[in-house]
Amino acid sequence: MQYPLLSAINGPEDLKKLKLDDLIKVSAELRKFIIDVLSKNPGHFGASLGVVELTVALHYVFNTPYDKLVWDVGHQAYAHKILTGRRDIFHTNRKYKGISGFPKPTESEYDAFGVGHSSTSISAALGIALASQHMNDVGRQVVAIIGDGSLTGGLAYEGLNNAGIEKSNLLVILNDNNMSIDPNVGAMKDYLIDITTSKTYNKVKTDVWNILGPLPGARKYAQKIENAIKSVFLKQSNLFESLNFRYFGPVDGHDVIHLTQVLEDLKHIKGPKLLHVITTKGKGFKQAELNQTVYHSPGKFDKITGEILTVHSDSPVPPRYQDVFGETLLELALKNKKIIGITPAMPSGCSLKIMMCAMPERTYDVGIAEQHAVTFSAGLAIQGMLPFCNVYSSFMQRAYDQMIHDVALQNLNVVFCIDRGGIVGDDGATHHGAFDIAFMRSVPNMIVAAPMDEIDLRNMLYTAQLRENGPFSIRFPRGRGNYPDWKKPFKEIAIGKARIIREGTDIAILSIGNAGNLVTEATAKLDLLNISAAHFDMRFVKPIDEEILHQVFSAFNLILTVEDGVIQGGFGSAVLEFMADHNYSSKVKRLGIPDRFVEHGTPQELYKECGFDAESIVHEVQTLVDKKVPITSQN
Ligand SMILES: Cc1ncc(C[n+]2csc(CCOP(=O)(O)OP(=O)(O)O)c2C)c(N)n1
Repeated sequence: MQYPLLSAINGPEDLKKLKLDDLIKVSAELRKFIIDVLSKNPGHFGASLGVVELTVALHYVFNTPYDKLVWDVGHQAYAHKILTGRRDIFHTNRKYKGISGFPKPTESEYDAFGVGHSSTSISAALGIALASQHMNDVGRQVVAIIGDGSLTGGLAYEGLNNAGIEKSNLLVILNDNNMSIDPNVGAMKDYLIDITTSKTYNKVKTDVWNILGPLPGARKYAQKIENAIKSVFLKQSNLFESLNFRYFGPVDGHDVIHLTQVLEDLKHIKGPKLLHVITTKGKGFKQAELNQTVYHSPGKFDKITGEILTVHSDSPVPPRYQDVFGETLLELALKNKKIIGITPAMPSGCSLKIMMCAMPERTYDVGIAEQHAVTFSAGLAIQGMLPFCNVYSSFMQRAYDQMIHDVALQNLNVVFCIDRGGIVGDDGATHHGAFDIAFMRSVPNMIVAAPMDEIDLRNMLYTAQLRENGPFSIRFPRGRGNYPDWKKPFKEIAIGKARIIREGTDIAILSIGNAGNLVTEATAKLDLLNISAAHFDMRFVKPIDEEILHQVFSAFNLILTVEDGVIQGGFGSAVLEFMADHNYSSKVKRLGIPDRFVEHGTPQELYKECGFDAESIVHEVQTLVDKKVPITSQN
């Protein structure tokens, strides 16, 4: 049998039946299982491999689901999923209608809190711990497991600051692998390395444990002496101790037996405490250990050689939008000395890395700190620099006030490059860039642009840096564009001007951004049905092209709007507002992401589910046109 121990574990109660020594074998099987499944069904790889032993130890020691494990981000929770009754369906991870790639309370009672965005675990765990106290449920243990990357997010400090004055038995486990997706950044990273390697601190601590630990009943005293030493020497110098946390560690996060002992001890220590665990991202899979950024989420790979399996094509492949951003920004920055590139922890993900390698002095990875990224950009802009701040659409939700209060209100020249706008696919509900059009368009001074293809993206980036007259946002999708030869000479784009993709007579279809490509597919099919559809790529949601809209509303009774974003308050709503404001009375139907959270799947599956894939657009147009001319169409 491939997984003799693991296949008998259908929940933590089965794990707990094993002897302590067997935990080493279970960890090895779990790791192999993750490698086997992930090589065929891609997902977040390195992070989960790194916490295999920690996960086994946590479920062995704590009484889950009564005790609560709150995973930060949750991309590292695959071992947790497998041990908590989801082994047999783990191959459906991130697939349409399959299990989610992140913890989700509606999926399992073992998932204590829904996650996907980083740095929430300490706040959520504190809330859970204090709720238990309010309900006199005093026996419950609550554990937040947070990575060093996620500890760069401000929310984590808000949680620590609050937890430090509350009398909860919160345990924070800092899973320190010195990596975010890219190498971790910032002064905190140096601080963690410093405490990990601090000779005085570790020597004193190890000596105390070594001398007293083995003596019967001496653990208690070792703890006391250690604490006394800490309070004298370390209170001032250990950040966590200064925040009233008891700091333990660093410990080897791959020594599962020792981890269970430490966790067992910590169960009995009252008050907020932090256990610093050192792990290796990608542990146990050589290539993942060697190339941690690539194997964060490598796609399909050969489980023996580790080679990443890419689909080969004989014809030239269109570029990824993120690379168009990255390469174009470098080109622009070489000419425009004011340009600065900023990313909150996604240099590889958004391809700012291209500029970062060429111009390290003009690019900043600020950590998982979207709020800071935006206000930092505002500071640069007020002094005359031109920041291009690239934030994924769903993470931009974090920085809404900074965008309004620090940038737009002061009408500063910040270019927001909003990557992953629209449906992103297998990361699901936490990661779809569903809301940005709706939330950006209500902000005064903000230009809201969305290119339909990569050539337009390139030209919009070019145009944004020519303008320097307030904030400019450009949203573009995940994935690849249409044109292998996208690197054309720059062309300025007229702000607030749409373009006509095709003329037509029966219906006008207005689209924004990448949704226009679905419309192009649809109009080709409509031609075969003898339905003449005009198609306008609006390019800008704000300012919206009123001239074109006057023409459209004057010429067409039927109008369809299509967007890869929420229909509530989005682009279609802007068109409806225009219609109401100018007393037009055409029939307008809006397609886009409906008023509910959309789960994971391929973009194509999700467009269909949301009703704006090409087929659905065709169907919608047919229905509308039939209604317009019921007699002729029925005859
Ligand atoms: C608010 C937010 N910004 C960015 C991300 C993208 N992201 C996912 S995992 C990750 C790195 C997390 O690093 P760490 O917590 O150290 O975990 P590791 O992957 O190293 O185990 C990032 C930046 C996110 N999930 N949430």
